[in-house]
Amino acid sequence: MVAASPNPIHNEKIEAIELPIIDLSAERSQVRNLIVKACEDYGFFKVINHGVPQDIVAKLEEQSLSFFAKTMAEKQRAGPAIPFGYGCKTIGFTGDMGEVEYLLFNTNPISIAQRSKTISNEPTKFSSAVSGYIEAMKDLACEILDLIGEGLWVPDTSVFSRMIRDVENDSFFRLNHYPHHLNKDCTNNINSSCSSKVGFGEHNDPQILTLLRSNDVGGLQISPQDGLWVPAPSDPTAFWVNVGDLLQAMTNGRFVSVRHRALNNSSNSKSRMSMAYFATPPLNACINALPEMVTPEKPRLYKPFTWGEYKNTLYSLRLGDTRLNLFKASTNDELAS
Ligand SMILES: O=C(O)CCC(=O)C(=O)O
Repeated sequence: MVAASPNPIHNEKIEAIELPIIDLSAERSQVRNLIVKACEDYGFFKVINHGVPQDIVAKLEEQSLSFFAKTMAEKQRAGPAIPFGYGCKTIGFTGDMGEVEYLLFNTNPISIAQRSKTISNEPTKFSSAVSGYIEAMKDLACEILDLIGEGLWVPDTSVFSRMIRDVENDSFFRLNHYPHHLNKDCTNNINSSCSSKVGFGEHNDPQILTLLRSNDVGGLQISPQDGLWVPAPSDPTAFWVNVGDLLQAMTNGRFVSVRHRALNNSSNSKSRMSMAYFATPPLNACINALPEMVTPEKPRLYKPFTWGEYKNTLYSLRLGDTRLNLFKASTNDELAS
């Protein structure tokens, strides 16, 4: 831990805490225990020696950079993001804004191929880079989820990964770009005198798990407690793993869905680019605390819900809202279960 410094945005405290780094090539029983501990302590950790080939990442980085380098008029051919496609500064449908532009995809290769025609002059090259990366992320997410199943000692260790492997999974993928100044053509310029502006505002990811990789420009921060922000330094060779709301619900609050945000450091001469894979179950998947996670001392925290219901709720709320609170169980639910 090192000295705290005031945050230029809201006078919040920023503290450099050493966040968990997990070497996936280490001994399996050790890896699974470390992952479970990191999910309990922070809902956030970095994985190294993950086995994802560097050329898969490099291909996507090259394709993404060439898209974001286009003129605003060209990029807008791939928009608006409703929710998929190109978005600039507007995040979601309820008024959230940030100093970011992005491409949001669902992870179906046919839909990616279709959308790539509006994104790239070489759509086949673009879509194969995106689909190749997503395939690698899905494998990595399922491996981590299996390790979590083992580390929790639940009888069905594939209970989490099976939802992601399901052909009906609703996973999605976002390429984020945080340029030091976004093109003025982009809607609703956000005025700020600070050198750090909010790129992607604070939020919890709603899904099961997120795998996030960035170039060598920092900006990601997590908030392990109210008012405290911890920078997650960039490491282009690694992936940050975020616990999402659904995993918090399925573990009955044993794991924490991590609050995080990305700052756009406008004094930086290089733009940040990040790639986020959101591992998500099918719409009709029932999200319920695993029986092993519920005890008389730790009664059920949330009512059962489907991912479809949760997704509808999240589309009607602001980015920073804590949606899981709306699904809290009452004493009556507990007696009925
Ligand atoms: O760019 C980042 O580091 C964070 C992005 C993020 O939180 C998101 O895409 O949900």
